Amino acid sequence: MKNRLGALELVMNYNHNPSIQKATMTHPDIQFERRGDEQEIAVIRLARGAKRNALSDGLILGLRDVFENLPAGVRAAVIDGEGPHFCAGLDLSELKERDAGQGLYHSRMWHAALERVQFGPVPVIAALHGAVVGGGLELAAACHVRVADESTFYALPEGSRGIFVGGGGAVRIPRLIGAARMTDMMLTGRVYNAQDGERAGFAQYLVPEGQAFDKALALAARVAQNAPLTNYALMHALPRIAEQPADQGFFTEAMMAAIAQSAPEAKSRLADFLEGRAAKVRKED
Ligand code: 1HE
Repeated sequence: MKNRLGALELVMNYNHNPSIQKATMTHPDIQFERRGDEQEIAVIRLARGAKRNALSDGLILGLRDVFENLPAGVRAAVIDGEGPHFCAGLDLSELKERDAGQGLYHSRMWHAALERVQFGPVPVIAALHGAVVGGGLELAAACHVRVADESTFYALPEGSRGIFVGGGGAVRIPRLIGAARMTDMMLTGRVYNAQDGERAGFAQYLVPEGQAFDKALALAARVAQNAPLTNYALMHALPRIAEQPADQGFFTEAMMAAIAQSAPEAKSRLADFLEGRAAKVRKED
């Protein structure tokens, strides 16, 4: 991987704006940029707009590689899609005759890749627009925050294609919207628009058309300012605690809280507040 990152540096070209670096990393259909005053935000863009960012096997493996090898200094990530849609899901042109074993490995490959998104080193904000369907919804569900614009729609066409979700959707999507809504979507082909989707729980933010990326970037900049251990606890401890029986969850929470508060960064941030240097909590306008 070191070699790959070395190659990345070689192909990196700098924009006129010095705060934006562009690079092609690991896969031709993935664009990688660094943004932010300290280049602390990674922007990962699905760049296969002509095919509606359909996720081929190569693209899924490319995503896994990108999230496995985020450069040092990255503290938050944004993922979005080129063209009129975020992502049309599995590349159906690759859906060949697979025997049961091959199908199992294929699904596990998606699981491994999307686990790198969910349980990677930094929080990931998805900027959604247009179609967020099938595997595209599974990818969005693996992210930590979803920002949708008014053009967004959500569907699980697997039901009508005669297949089942295989990219972790059966686990992650019910946690966003509930098993009953997911069952309805797959049985009836129901499509949620942006407003109904936000109410159902697909996205935490709904913004006017064309503004999802800017909002996601602003949120990523805010997330990047948190103590890394707090972000780590939210990404790695919270979902596990949510799966634990209450008694074990309380205990895990106590251990995570003790670790987080003992970090030097927590101590200096608390001192900043107590000595009047840190911002107060304020109502949003
Ligand atoms: C594709 C794919 C794809 C588009 N695989 N090639 N996903 C689906 O069942 C969704 C299928 N796609 C659609 O319903 C529509 O394409 C969209 C609503 C997403 C977009 O519509 P539109 O009118 O903007 O684009 P289009 O004209 O349909 O597609 C443009 C091109 O992208 C066209 O190829 P072209 O060579 O004829 O230009 C399409 O064939 C191609 N394209 N979507 C391959 N999905 C881990 S398991 C996950 C299981 C699933 O994800 S199943 C759900 C699959």
